[in-house]
Amino acid sequence: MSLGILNTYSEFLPLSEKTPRISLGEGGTPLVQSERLAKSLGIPNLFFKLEGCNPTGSFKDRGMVMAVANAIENDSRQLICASTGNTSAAAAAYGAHCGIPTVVLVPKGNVATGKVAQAIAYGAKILSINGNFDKALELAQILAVDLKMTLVNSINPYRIEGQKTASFEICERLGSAPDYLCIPVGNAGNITAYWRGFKEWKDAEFISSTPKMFGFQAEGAAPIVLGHPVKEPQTIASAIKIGNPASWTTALEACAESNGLIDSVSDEEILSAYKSLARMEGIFCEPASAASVAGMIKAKRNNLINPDASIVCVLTGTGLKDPDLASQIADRPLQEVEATTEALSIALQSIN
Ligand code: AN7
Repeated sequence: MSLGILNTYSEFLPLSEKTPRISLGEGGTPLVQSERLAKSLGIPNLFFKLEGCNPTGSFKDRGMVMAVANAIENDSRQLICASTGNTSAAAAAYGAHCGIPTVVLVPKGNVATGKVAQAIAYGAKILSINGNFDKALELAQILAVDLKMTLVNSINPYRIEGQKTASFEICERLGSAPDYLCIPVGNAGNITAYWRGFKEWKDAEFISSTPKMFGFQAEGAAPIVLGHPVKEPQTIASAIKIGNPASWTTALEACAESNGLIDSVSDEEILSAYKSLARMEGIFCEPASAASVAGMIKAKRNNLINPDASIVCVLTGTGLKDPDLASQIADRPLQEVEATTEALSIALQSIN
């Protein structure tokens, strides 16, 4: 049974007597050792942190449970966020769980089907704006102040606090910190959170070293790599289609302090990693998540990763969020067959 992160890591979180210990069962996600991809790349100690196994299918639940618990403690009446999809699903779910109305601003036409379905199902008020995520976040910040709503984007410091618990879990499972932590970067809240988590776990003397933080943006949405905001970000990985990350500075700090790297990967590399994860490992993640693996492969190719090292790639969200993409790029689409053994036998002659 999962107690949720507020109960499991209470000593490391900003909780008071008054903070409600709410949970939808977030956290405690699997760390799966790679089999075939590890062999093909020649890096035996490769692991995937399956954040898609959280209650709404992404890592956002860890931050959201903390942010919503704090909002309740402070008698908040309403939640608001801008989102490329996963934040809105998590906000809507925890809002519904606690009976707090939730407003989400999303960039029109740029949110994966499953994420919109979640926000609808949980009963959020969804406002689809004619603008990108960066514009939506700008507006959400203004509305939050004007209408006295709690902003639950990762600018909200409680979000980062909750998300850092994934680092604790990785260290507990491995018995030490990994040598490298590879993670997709969008608004840069999560890389900030993981780095804080590793540092706190080391300060508590549970680990003696911290990993190099390797963050990866999509090539068409790589402001941190380029060193300037991107006005019209483009990438197939809609979750990280972000041109002006809110946690830019702390992402750079994580990179510098850990002797890490922030690089970009092309959509082609992202899709290739997305397919390899599904077909070689049986792990179906969303394209933004595959950026961590695409980046790790690129870093390995550039000799930036020692083959004996332990490497954790964070797979931030489940592939079921974006079912359309899986169908669009299928090498082996659905085949219709007559309902006879003869027809089936013929169809199965070409099973491989
Ligand atoms: C699957 O939901 O920004 O660098 O509004 O959904 O912490 O932003 C999502 C981001 C990676 C990037 N992987 O994390 C949102 C949103 C997935 C994501 C990221 C997101 P950050």
